[in-house]
Amino acid sequence: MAARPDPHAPVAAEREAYYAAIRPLHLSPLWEQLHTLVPPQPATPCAPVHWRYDALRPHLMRAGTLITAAEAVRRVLVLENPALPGRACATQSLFAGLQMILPGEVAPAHRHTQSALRFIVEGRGAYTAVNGERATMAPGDFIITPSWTWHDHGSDADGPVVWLDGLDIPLVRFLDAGFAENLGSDQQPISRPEGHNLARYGSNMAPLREASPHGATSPIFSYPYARSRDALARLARDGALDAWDGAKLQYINPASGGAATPTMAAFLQLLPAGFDGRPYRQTDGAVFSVVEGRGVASIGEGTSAQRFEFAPRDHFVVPSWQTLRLQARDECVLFSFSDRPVQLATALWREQRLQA
Ligand code: GTQ
Repeated sequence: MAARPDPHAPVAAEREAYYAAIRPLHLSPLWEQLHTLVPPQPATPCAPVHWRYDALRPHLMRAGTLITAAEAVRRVLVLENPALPGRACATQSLFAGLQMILPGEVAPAHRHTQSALRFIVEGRGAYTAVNGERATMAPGDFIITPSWTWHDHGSDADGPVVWLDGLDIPLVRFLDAGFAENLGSDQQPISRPEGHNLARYGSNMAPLREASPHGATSPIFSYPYARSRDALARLARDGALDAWDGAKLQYINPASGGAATPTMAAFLQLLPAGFDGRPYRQTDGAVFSVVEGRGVASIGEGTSAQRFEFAPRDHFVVPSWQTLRLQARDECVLFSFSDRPVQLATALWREQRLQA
């Protein structure tokens, strides 16, 4: 049987010829891509991903035998989203990586316009120095490196220390606004005793006659786990639980009340044992680090949802506008960070809290 001629074929052929004619002039027809440029709702290419610490840890330790921190500058395994290959990002806007430092090593001083946050995953006794002051690391501590501040990392620990690095590298790359430089010596001079920043800004008090030293970034650069954990424990004990989040607090910049950095917000939450959270979605995709407990993160809709059974020190990504439901087997504590301050500043942030 002869194929019937397609009545649209001549038009399609003529349009293709037209597209070919305008391409050398660096022109393209909007009408062929309008639906993807302006989608009815976020349609991220980013995928949900789960990195089990048990599977990853031996490789991180092996990196310690292959390269020194000094040679690597930063010995980091990038948590790379498999749906965004080769782009060194966890989500379209966020970099995440696990950095490891061995006793006696130094990761040399540099500074960059990218903001960084650290969340300590394993080990204690390494330190990061920021702006002339050291912060010694312990599991669960949240540490900030403000944009354009000198920072170096070192270790007086007796074993490996591992932390999650969160940086706005992809966002800054997208904006083409990245600058970086090396100090030229391994370690910056230390000019203040440890804990000085916390004494000045960490007790709901602030120095007089002085602007916050890092502009839009929090003047506190180390938020010890014991304090944050205790606040969550109290909220849970008092029954102040949210049906979606459990007990969730944001690390704030005390000078503004807003997020700890201008580009990244960070959160710590406690889910009581047996917590069966309601589903929600938010336009800011997030990277999670599991501190305590086992549970399940279900990401996506209905039967296509992915179920991540998480354990301490695991990491996972929740992409923008994908539904997340958190369930806790034991009492769980989860750290997370996202690009929410950027979305709030640009009036883009949205969330939907679903009933079931
Ligand atoms: O510690 O300065 O994971 O500059 C990536 C880039 C860590 C850091 C990273 C960095 C750093």
